[in-house]
Amino acid sequence: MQGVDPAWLPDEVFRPIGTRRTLIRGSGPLVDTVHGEVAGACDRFGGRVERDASPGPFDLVLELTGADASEGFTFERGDGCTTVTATGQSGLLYGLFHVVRLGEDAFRKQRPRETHGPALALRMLDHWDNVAVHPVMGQVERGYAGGSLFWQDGRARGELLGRVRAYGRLLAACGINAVAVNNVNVHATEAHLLTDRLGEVADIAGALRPYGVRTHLSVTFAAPIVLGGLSTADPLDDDVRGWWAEASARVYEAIPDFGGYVVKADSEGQPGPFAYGRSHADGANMLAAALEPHGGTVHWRAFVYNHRQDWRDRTTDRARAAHDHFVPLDGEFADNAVLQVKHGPMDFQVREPVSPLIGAMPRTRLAVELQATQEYTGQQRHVCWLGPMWSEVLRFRADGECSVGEVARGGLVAVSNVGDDPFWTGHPLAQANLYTFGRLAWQPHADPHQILDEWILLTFGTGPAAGLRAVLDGSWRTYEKYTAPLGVGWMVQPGHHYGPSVDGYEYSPWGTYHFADRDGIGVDRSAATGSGFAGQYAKPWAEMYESPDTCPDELLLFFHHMSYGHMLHSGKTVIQHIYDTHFEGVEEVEAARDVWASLVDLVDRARHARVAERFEEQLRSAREWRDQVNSYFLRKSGVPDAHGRRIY
Ligand code: GCV
Repeated sequence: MQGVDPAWLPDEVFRPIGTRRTLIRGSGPLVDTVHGEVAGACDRFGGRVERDASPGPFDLVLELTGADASEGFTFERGDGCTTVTATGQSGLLYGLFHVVRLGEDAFRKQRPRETHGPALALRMLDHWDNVAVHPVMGQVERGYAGGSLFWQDGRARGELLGRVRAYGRLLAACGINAVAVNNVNVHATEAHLLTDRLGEVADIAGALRPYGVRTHLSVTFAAPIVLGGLSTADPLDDDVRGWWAEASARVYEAIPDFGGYVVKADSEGQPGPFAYGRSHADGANMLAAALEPHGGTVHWRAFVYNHRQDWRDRTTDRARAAHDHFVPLDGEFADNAVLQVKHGPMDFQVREPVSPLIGAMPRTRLAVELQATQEYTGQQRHVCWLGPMWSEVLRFRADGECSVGEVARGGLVAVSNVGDDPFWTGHPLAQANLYTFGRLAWQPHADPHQILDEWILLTFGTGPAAGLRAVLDGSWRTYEKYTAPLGVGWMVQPGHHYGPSVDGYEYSPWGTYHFADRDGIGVDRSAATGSGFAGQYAKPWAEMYESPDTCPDELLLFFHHMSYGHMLHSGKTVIQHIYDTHFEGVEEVEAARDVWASLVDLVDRARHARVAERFEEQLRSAREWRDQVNSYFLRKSGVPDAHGRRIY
């Protein structure tokens, strides 16, 4: 689309297909999409595409051989022809994008038959988009890429749905197959999307459908009251259950392939079953029952904690909350209820351990929620490629045996980082997070660095590839270095969460403390002397986290309160680690900015300028972080920097 960055689908990546002869076999709307893609490429590059039984020879055959819902495909090359087969239409679409990713390689040498398919059936983005601009949170809660892609001027984007379709295309090209189109904090206007404004949701669903992306909706638990005029939302009340059943039937009349509901209940002020003395399984199962006849799923979020804590109360530990609330309910959730768990026990900090809940509910379908929008990781003003963090999470053996990627039977979800910004994600390099998420959801054990390379080559070509790798590869660790140290988190400005404020959340009701004093810092979450959180883990993690001797350095202050003089496994004291990493972090940003500047002739001008401008802000902010954090700890501890560098 004009004026919109093609992201990882610039015309050029279709050249290898567009210059050749392609045969497409099979019928159906997604096969038409495949045909449209190939025909468009041929128009641009002079090749030819035929449907069904045309005489050959062909360089590429894309063939639908069945009529099921499978998303897998086979790929092979022999006798001068590359062949993709699929038994389901979306499989054929994913097969096409596989050929696009391979480029000329798809047509070079013989390749024996390979089978490809997603490890996880649900690969979803949750948009925290409001229809109406919220007075505090704006249109997209925690959004850093302009307004909503779906909603504009208080309505679905009518004639601009072409942009939504283009979004669906990008998502399909990295394997994402579901989108929740509104914020989990469901405000008054957005509640109506479920009923009288359903037509707008159907329009969006229509724009995404050609690319195999199903639409989901966030709904308020109080809908029977606020929309239905009932006096209660009690999940065991017959009228309430009847109301949800009817509302859901109407949703499926309008959107036959509707995915289901996303629900944030009893969380940060949203209504939920606790008000009626009911459990979260009661709440989720009521919605699951309403969706079940239509094949839908409810995604019930596990982000339930006390956000009105008294900071003086040392007996409450927010990190424990999800496990405490949900583990007793294991086995009680309906088959089509998915418990959606944030990957860490707190809230998307730059470093957290994996949530112990993920390994502790074997009889429940879990989805794991990541955050692509960079709420706590630089808000798309800083380069912070999250692939390595997500990969660590997905490979973590949550129950001591199976990896998170295997345990997440309900799917992988990310909070979207996309808006109506011409570059989609505000910071053009933040597209790498979106792409990496999709590819990891398809194959959770994939090497994130290979995914990064793939994204770079598709988006930028080979010219600037080495520079881009240098800029992005270590950027998460760089960000970690100049922000909150050793897993303690939360040293951000309250409310908007950008920029440093070491004590910003120290005396707040949010359960987010670091407990720094003149002698040390960190939260004692051991079972022996602390909150007991470490004991929520399966073996061997419980033992490992319990003792500072075995706890990994990067999580030490998450699990333990340590003196500034404590020697880390790295051979540095805690205080010297803080000073060193903060100086290093800023130096690494300076180096990355210089690498980016050197790519000026290799990257298109608008994109280069946008990133260059953001680097100036990142550097300013990183210096602020360095100086505030280092000064704070020098003043608290009185321990000088071993290298005598400038601290204020
Ligand atoms: C949508 C954090 C964010 C909130 C978000 C919440 C959630 O607390 O700051 O903006 O609300 O997580 O995940 O529900």
